[in-house]
Amino acid sequence: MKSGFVNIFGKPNAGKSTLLNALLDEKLAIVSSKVQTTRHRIKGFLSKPNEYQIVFSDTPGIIESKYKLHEKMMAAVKSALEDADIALLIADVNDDFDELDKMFSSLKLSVPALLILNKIDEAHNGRIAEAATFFEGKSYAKKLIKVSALHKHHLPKLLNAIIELLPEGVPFYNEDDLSDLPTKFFVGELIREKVYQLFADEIPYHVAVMVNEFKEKETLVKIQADIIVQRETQKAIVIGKDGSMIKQVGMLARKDIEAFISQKVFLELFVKVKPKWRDNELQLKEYGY
Ligand SMILES: Nc1nc2c(ncn2[C@@H]2O[C@H](COP(=O)(O)OP(=O)(O)O)[C@@H](O)[C@H]2O)c(=O)[nH]1
Ligand SMILES: [Mg+2]
Repeated sequence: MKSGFVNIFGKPNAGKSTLLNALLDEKLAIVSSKVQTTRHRIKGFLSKPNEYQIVFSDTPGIIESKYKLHEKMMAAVKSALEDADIALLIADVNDDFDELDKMFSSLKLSVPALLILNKIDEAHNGRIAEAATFFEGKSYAKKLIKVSALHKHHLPKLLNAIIELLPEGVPFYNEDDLSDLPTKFFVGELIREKVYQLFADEIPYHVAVMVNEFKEKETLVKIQADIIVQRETQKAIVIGKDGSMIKQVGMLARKDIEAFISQKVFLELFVKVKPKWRDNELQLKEYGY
């Protein structure tokens, strides 16, 4: 039996969350084309009884801290560095290789790592070979594996490479569990994802979601959540004309939540203004950061 922690690192937007979901075949981590969508460290378990348990961690992208929220996000990256058995260094094939090389070197990894070249579906002619030449022989990675997380290409190959490096050990978590986070957390994240997907510009970065109620009734689950913004003007945008935007958020989120918990959902959303929540230690705590 093998078991261990496999933690995913990379720049914002490299495809870390997409890769986690693809490896687990389940939508645990939310995804958007905007940077800094992931704010927490999210663990997902892949177990094969009597063979292995892999505890994957998605992490926020590596960034400079501008707010207290950012500091919490980088603390999540740091804690993931400390308990990793294996690191997955994920590189967008179209990113600047020198910059990635600096970032991966600066992690000062003391565990084996695989370099994952992602988005090969979007690589222009010759780019993949260029990447292979550039990264092969770098001391921080044992192997280079080319994948498309979005299209789930070459994931079995990646999985085999991970299992090969995985230490001997017994499972850390129940083999039937998918994650150590509560359902309520994923519900909040699915709502937050819709805000990232539906609103342009700055709005998503000012938003937190707080799930206040999760009640299993006879035929459905009743959920009440607040969408927290920093200013009245943002509240008006999130609600939209005659409530059109918040309705859309609710409808899309409800569909995803229903798929996630395999139950019918009644979802009630309110928008609340909490000035400067991103710099308020107590509020950050309340919202789960
Ligand atoms: N074309 C392509 N897009 C991808 C791939 N993996 C992720 N993406 C997209 O890249 C964006 C960022 O992905 P996400 O997983 O949120 O990146 P993260 O910030 O590293 O967690 C999203 O729009 C994804 O759909 C891939 O293999 N190919
Ligand atoms: Mg992410």
